[in-house]
Amino acid sequence: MSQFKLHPEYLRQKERQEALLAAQNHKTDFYNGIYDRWENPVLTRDHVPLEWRYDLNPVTNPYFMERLGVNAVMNAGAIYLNGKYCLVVRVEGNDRKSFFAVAESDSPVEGFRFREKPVILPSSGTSGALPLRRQAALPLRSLPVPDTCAQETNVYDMRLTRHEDGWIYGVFCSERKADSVNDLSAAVASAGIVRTKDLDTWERLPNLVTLRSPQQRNVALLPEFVDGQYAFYTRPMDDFIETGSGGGIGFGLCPDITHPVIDEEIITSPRRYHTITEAKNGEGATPIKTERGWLHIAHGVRNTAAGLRYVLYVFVTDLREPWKVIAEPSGFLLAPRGWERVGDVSNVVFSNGAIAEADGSLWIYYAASDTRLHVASTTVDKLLDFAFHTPADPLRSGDCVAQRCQLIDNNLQYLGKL
Ligand code: M1P
Repeated sequence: MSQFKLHPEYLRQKERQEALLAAQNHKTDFYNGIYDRWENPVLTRDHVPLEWRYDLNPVTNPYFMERLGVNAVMNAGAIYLNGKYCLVVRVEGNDRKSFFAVAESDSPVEGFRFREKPVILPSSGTSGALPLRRQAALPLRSLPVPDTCAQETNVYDMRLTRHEDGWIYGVFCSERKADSVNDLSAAVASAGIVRTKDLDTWERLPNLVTLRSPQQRNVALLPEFVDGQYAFYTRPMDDFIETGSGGGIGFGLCPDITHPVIDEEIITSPRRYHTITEAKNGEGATPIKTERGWLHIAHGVRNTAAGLRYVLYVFVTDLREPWKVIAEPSGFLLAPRGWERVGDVSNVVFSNGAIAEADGSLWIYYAASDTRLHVASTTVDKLLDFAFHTPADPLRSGDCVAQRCQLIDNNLQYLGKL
């Protein structure tokens, strides 16, 4: 029988972690009628199993030091699977590299526990390029795609899609170093694609190629075919940080996901001057199908003297023509508040996962300041009401005042004071 001793500090830390995992969550008193915010983050770095961070052997780790620290737990894809709320979380090590890990719970707001090990992500496309002799006869969008997975340095922000083809897809940012000798922060972002049935075993497909956009981030796959093709929301970018001529959230079709090439993207939700999307925007959670259209929870970014500010916003696209926006209420849905404003990248809220249940409940998982993961709760009905009955942004101060005066006048009339 094997004999092992545990460090007393391990026992203390384990007890603390179990208390954290058992903590009940409560709604805060925040009110706007649209959603509720919950008190405790659903995941933080303190939720990460001790075995992932510490060497538990007191002989090789007499001081019980953290050997492989975790800096942050954030941006999570989300799905309800086999009776569990599942999050595919972005975990960032102290070494700045991110990886994915699945955490699950019976409850949407508390008790999330990581599976035994992080996701083992295959590093190269299993479908690869087509044999050379077939190239000449193929149309443009079927040409072999460069397998950029092999140069991948960092991965993050997975969107999960339960697709009507029977697979669960994960689309994420696959980042590699740019060909620059002097600028060691210069990078190239592409959309990586994996698929799974159980969130345990993952098949890697080649990275998405968008023929007209050099870089991509915040790409999400629609759960249904459009004209028999896979439909992606994209975010065309000229550069790694700046989107440049990329005009906003794009939309493109791809006939074969094992050979993913999009030759044309059209802009669906554009960036606009002096709005919450003026610097950039990006698709957030995988769009949710509703009776009135595809419901999108996206992020918008504006510039401030203190740096970029990220907020969440909502828009709805047409069911049959999902590139057409049919409702986009003015302003943000959710912006960083209180301690959400502080973290590694302050003044940021970011969401790439939400779960809509059969009874209409909607759980929005959002990270605060690239540091920890929170949840907000609402219903699909409420968000549709918000989307269709909140006036659109009239884009100019004078028109905004007129819009507000109209609301006041309506209220005065309703109250019999006008
Ligand atoms: O730091 C804020 C966010 O920045 C990026 O989003 P975007 O591409 O829209 O700028 C992403 O790296 C995201 O992970 C991060 O939360």
